[in-house]
Amino acid sequence: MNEMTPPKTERAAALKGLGSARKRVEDARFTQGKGNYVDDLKMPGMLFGDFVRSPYAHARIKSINADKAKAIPGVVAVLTADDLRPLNLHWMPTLAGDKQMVLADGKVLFQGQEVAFVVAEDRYVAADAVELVEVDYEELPVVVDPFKAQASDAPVLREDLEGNMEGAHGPRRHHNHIFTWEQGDKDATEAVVGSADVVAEEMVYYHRTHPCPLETCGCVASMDKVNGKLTVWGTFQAPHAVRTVASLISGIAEHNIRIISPDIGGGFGNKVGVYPGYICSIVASIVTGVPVKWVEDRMENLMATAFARDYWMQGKIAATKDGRITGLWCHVTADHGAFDACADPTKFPAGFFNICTGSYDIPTAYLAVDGVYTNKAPGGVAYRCSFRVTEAAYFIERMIEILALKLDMDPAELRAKNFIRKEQFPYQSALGWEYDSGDYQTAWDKALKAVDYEGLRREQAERVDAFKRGETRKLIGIGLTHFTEIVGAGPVKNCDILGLGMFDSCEIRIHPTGSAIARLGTISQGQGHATTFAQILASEIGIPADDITVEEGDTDTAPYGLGTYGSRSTPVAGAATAMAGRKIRAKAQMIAAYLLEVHDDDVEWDVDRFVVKGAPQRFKTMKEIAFASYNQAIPGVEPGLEAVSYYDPPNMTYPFGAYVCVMEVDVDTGEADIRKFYALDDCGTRINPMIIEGQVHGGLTEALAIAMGQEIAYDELGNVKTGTLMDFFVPTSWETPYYTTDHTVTPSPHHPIGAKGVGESPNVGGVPAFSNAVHDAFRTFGLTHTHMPHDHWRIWKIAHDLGL
Ligand code: PCD
Repeated sequence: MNEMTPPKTERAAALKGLGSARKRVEDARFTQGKGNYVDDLKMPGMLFGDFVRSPYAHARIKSINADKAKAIPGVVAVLTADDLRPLNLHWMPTLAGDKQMVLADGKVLFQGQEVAFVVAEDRYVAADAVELVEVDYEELPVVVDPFKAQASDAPVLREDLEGNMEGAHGPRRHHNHIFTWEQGDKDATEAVVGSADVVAEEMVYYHRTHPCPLETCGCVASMDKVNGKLTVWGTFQAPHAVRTVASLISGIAEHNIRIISPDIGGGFGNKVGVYPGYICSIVASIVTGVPVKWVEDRMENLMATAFARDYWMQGKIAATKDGRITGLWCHVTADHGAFDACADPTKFPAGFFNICTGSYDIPTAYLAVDGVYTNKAPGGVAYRCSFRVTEAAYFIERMIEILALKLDMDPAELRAKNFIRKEQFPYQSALGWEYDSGDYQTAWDKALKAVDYEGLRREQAERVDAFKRGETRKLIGIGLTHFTEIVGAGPVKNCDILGLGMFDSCEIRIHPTGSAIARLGTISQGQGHATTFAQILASEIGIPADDITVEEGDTDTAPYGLGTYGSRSTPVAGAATAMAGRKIRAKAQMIAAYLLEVHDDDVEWDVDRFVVKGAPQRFKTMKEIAFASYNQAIPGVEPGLEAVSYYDPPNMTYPFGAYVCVMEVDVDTGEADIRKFYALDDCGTRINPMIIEGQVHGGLTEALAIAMGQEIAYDELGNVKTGTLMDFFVPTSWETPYYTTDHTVTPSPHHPIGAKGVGESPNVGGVPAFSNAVHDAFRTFGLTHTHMPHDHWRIWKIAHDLGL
């Protein structure tokens, strides 16, 4: 260093690297209305598509007459399954190895199903024409209950599969049965449960809900007949996967397909799957030779695109008298709707539900999941959770509370007694996972202390006394949760979707003047990747984050990757970014050594430069090295400074957290007032604490929604009762409580910078915390368990049924 060199800390701060609460660079555009979403795209001659959808949940289609629709000026075409059949595109593969009708082929299986696709010169003309398409339906008996679906006399839903007793995930034992997935040791678990001191048993239902992103799903497909190239701009969470699948099913060579995800207004898992709208737009563009846009409306989004949850979880948890858990048994009935379109890695038909032993050292466990067809929309996406982890966390955190009741033990103490201990990591769980790292007790102690847990329990007991004396009508509920997430799919050897291995990637180019562009295989939907990935790089290569552009979502330019969902971007693409940065640094080291006329080993890295060991006044900054890399002939070294890394993670990462929700429940109105919500998250090394806090706030608010009111409900006839935002609860700032966030840091031992994912954690931990608080309020009045969502009416009903 020389006298001009600022101190290390100052230089590091200027980079705005790891740990900096750097402001989100993307917000300059978003807050000024300068975002660029699919529906903003306008192209000359562009046509618009709109669907005729089924009003029935189960019906045979006797005929479709589009004559009146076609007669409207401006209507260009009306596509039905018969038009797609010659192209073999009337059905499409789903992510779960099943197939799904693109347009109704002989029958419809859920309300809102796509029946015909109208293409017109104007969006409103298309909508008018939809009204005029005459479809003659013959109603069939409807099944919305997954248990009734398995009765011997239940109607056959999937006639295309009749007689086919072998599914994508093994044998089917009934015409509406999809698969059985088993994990763990059945005999041993049943023996433990059969002879335990105490067994708590319950049916825990996690209701059907929907990610409901602010922007609905849509695309613009444009087939350029001159050069044979198909470009599709769409709301895709996994653009490269879409390209490969589109190539495989259309026969168009992959280099002739370009998929672009522009700005995305929230994904939450809703934009992982493949929807009929994409296929129809592509076909329509190929047929007409002009671009075709399809953007669904809110009702279509809620009724027909990927739902989440709908898991019936029967559990038995066994323990000794003093509260040591000895075994966990679980059977899930999974309602997958009309087609199995769940977005899960191939080997995991119920996602990572086998993380359901949670944060606890449970020696013996067994899990079986049965997937079932019903007359509901397909989907089964990880709505802010890694492939069914939220269901698993809800299940175990409810079972723990129920066991505590049965043992008459404090639920905080029961948890602490059974935590996997710090020294047990890496920990092998009974259902097959290797947890990478954790320190649950430290987090738990910190959380209980922060909320004054004992004080809260005293206050709660006083309140119960006052209630009994008739002095108040409000009870206090304390909702505890300690959750463990599993995020970052891969590794490739375990995880693929439709055969595509789940690695991820980053490619970096340093420009001669020392700024850079990094491209990744992931795609931000609001998470702030342009901000945070630049921070990882800044720390790795010593170039200020402000001088690094991050670009995602264009398959013609970005390296191949499997996209953003399951909080996998940080664990996988984030790791690729660090690794690519290290390759840059390795080359920079050679260049620096040459310029400084010393051996490679005689220079060392110092924040933003290489210095000669023992001679700190002799150095080359990254800026100087970048310039030299392009403009100076260096013997044995290629010009340029760029690197690419494809990263196959050795394991997943296991973030965790300790949440406490304090709620006041009014027994007369059923209103629940959230007085306090404390969320401690441990996501290992923290890249950007401000973004993490934002992620936690968002995830908690979605958890609040799900636990307290959000639901896709069906009536007996399969009508969606909550298909608009009048009925489907999306919290506004009015319903959203104040959150207190906190953290501990237990780095992932296998991730290059020690980071774990965080985006999903607050939803995974939040739902049980809210729900446990409701249950806890009625704990001393004999409530064991009740189903979510805990809307005012249902809470009032609990109190009413308990005679309060
Ligand atoms: N981070 C940091 N640090 C750490 C971690 C993380 O800083 N340690 C940050 C990062 O960078 C980013 C974020 O945070 O930015 C997140 O991350 P993650 O966790 O990794 O994740 P991702 O992958 O990126 O993303 C995903 C997620 C999910 S899954 C979801 S649902 C959601 C979340 O994300 N979504 C969303 N969040 C969000 N946000 C927003 N705004 N939007 C959206 O849409 Mo799924 O599966 O899909 O269901």
